[in-house]
Amino acid sequence: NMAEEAKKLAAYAAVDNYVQNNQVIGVGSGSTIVYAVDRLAERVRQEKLNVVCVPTSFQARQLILQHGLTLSDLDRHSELDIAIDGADEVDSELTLIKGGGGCLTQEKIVAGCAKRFVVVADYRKDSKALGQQWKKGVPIEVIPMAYVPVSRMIVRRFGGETVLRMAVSKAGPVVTDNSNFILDWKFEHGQNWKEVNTAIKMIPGVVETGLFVNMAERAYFGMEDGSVQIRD
Ligand code: DER
Repeated sequence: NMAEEAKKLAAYAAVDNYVQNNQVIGVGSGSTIVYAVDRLAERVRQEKLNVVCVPTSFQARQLILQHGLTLSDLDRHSELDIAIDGADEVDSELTLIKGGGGCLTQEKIVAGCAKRFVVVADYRKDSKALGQQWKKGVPIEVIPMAYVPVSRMIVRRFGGETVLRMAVSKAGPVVTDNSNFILDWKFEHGQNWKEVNTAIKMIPGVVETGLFVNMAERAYFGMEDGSVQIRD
């Protein structure tokens, strides 16, 4: 369908523009990145590229292994040449909401270790201001024993409401790859996202937020009309 085709367009454009031989590549999580890994594996085979891949989740690790790509980690490569990942929403300043797939913590670590971080997304993620397109709020990874006080402090200080993310294929809450819970913070209005990200991060029990501020250098959007839009 149209959104899947758009994801593929963005993913192929990013891989074809950023991937070169002898790179250490951070591989994101979600559904759009699957197309990027497909294209990466195709290029590795066709061009005999020597690259290693660092995953951002169990899902990314499976993708790397299933495609016969070389798996690595931050112990071996603490600085990456590029990181490619999806996003739930991208605003006009390239501030991202990520974590719709629950992998935000390792994604932010890997993105932070990369010299260049590029986002691949379909047109639904293309936004002017966070919250315009994405209505599920900002994912926040929390230590399970603290999710109630953290919820209370976020709502008291920043308004809106928080929802503990419940699993679909498992009874009870979603448990992340890091054995934590996720709160989805449904904010009411635009914020100074740089300040809010820092303030939420400082709340005891918060592991990470899904606000990626000043991290991405570029976003590729696959559009409905088959074109690719670039935001720098
Ligand atoms: O959970 C995540 O951070 C994913 O990268 C998400 O933001 C994008 O997932 P999608 O490509 O399936 O929309």
